[in-house]
Amino acid sequence: MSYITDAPNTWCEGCGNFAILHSIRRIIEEYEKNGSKKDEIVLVAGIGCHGKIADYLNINTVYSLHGRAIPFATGIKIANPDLKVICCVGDGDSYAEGLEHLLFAAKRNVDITVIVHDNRVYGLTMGQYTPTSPDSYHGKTNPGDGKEKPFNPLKLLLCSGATFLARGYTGRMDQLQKLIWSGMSHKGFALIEVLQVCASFYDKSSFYDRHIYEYQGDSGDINEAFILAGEWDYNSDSDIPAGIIYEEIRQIFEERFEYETTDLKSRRKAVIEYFGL
Ligand SMILES: Cc1ncc(C[n+]2csc(CCOP(=O)(O)OP(=O)(O)O)c2C)c(N)n1
Ligand code: SF4
Ligand SMILES: [Mg+2]
Repeated sequence: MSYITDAPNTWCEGCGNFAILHSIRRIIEEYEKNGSKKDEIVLVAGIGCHGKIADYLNINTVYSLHGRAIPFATGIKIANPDLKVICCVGDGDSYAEGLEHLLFAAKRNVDITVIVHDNRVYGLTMGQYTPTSPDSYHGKTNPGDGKEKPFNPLKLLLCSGATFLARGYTGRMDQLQKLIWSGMSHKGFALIEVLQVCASFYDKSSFYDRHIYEYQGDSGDINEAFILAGEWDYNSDSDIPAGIIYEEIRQIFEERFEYETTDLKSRRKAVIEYFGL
């Protein structure tokens, strides 16, 4: 059984998306070796270079809309809580276009795993700046001097109530695989922010190789998490911690609906009433 489809791969040579694809592929292989079935996993992709992972992984995948992978994933998880739902989203996709969905999923503690392919540019549309591009970045939509500073997505997510936060790097695949697996094992909203090399528009590999260090510490302390998350502001040349930044156990969103898990009709009714639809 091949976990990679035979769809022609159109990612550029040296693209960090390959490391994310193969980290997830290895996890699914392990998952099946341990007696689980890959059909229990659904991957929801955003729109962008990252989204093509939906074509390349031979599992159940859904292409959503730009910035809307999170509501798709939330709906899938509520409709069938037995599924493991992974979202592969871009930085433009989730930190710009769909930011409100991301923050509300964290706030609600929806039991999904979000992998952000943060190449710090809009890759597919050829290099426009995103919320994590530094002010020195010149793309097609900001050709002059940079006037906007990036925001720090990890701090934003900590403020929003995320119960699992980690940072990985496509240049360190072994650690990345462990972080994604830890996120998938977490019960609640998990986000892995992956610093991903874009070989064509923003190749920061030599900077990341020099500055990223592996962090292993007390990930249950929110104050410590804010300090760690703030160590690098996405703009400066400081060192960058990679590892689990924060983890907390809190009731998940799905458990707030009082329904029989086998009764799809009453579950849908409860969700529709909750959202006032
Ligand atoms: C609603 C909507 N707005 C804009 C677009 C155009 N669009 C497609 S991909 C993309 C940028 C994707 O950037 P990112 O999410 O960072 O993904 P990457 O290509 O870098 O992996 C944009 C703006 C679209 N498809 N739909
Ligand atoms: S443009 Fe960048 S992100 Fe997109 S496939 Fe090429 S290297 Fe990868
Ligand atoms: Mg991007």
